[in-house]
Amino acid sequence: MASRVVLALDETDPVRARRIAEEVAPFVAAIKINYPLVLSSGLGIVTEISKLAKVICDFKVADIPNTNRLIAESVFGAGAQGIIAHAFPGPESLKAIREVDGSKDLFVVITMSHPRGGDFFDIEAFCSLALEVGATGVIAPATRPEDISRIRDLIGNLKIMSPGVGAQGGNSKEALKAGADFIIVGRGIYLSDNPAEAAEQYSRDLEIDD
Ligand code: OMP
Repeated sequence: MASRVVLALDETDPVRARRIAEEVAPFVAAIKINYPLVLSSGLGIVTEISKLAKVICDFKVADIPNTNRLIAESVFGAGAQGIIAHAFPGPESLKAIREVDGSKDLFVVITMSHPRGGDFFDIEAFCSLALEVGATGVIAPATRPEDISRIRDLIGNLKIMSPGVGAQGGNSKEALKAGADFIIVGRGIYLSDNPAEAAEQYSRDLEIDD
C-alpha cells in the first residue's frame, strides 16, 4: 500500500540529509524540502533528492505574480514535483505558479500548526481560493484536527497534507480520521536514531486503520 507519509527533510547538514533521503525514500510518498536545507546546500540538493523521491519544495511562496513565477520556474526546473505557497497574496499570485507548469503540484497553506498559528488565517476564504486556482491540495494542521475536518468540508476532494505530527504534538491517526490524505513528519523521522525505521513505522500505523 502506498505510503501516506511525507518526510520534512529540515536537516541542514547536506551529507546527513542525502543519507537520510536515500534510506527513507522507499517508505514515504514524497520528501518535502524547506529553506533550512536549500540555504545550507544550494538548490542542487532538490535535483539530487528528486532522483530518489518526489520532491515538494516548501518555500511558502508569498509574493507578487511575477516573483512567484520566477520562483516556480527555478523550483520546477530543479526537478521538484510540487511547491507550497501562501494564499494571502491572492488569486493572481497563485495562478502565476499554476501557469508555469500545470502538471506540477501546488499546495496552498490554509492555516498553520504552531500555537496561535491560525490567528491570522481565513480558512473559508483560503479554501475557496485553493479551489478557484485549481490547486492540487492544501496544508492543514495535524495539531488541530477540528480545522482539518472543517477544511475537508470546504475543499471537496483536493488533497490535504498535515504537518505537526510528533514534535509539535499532533497525532497522525487523528489527522487522517479528520480528513487528511498525507501527514508531514520532520523531526520525528530525521532526528530519530533510525530514520528509515521511523518512517516505516509512521507509514505502517496509518495502514492499520484503513
Ligand atoms: P516537524 O515539526 O519537525 O515534524 O516539521 C514540520 C514541517 O512541516 C516543517 O518543515 C514545517 O516548516 C512544516 N509546516 C509546519 O510545521 N506547520 C505548518 O503549518 C505548515 C508547514 C508546511 O507548510 O509544511
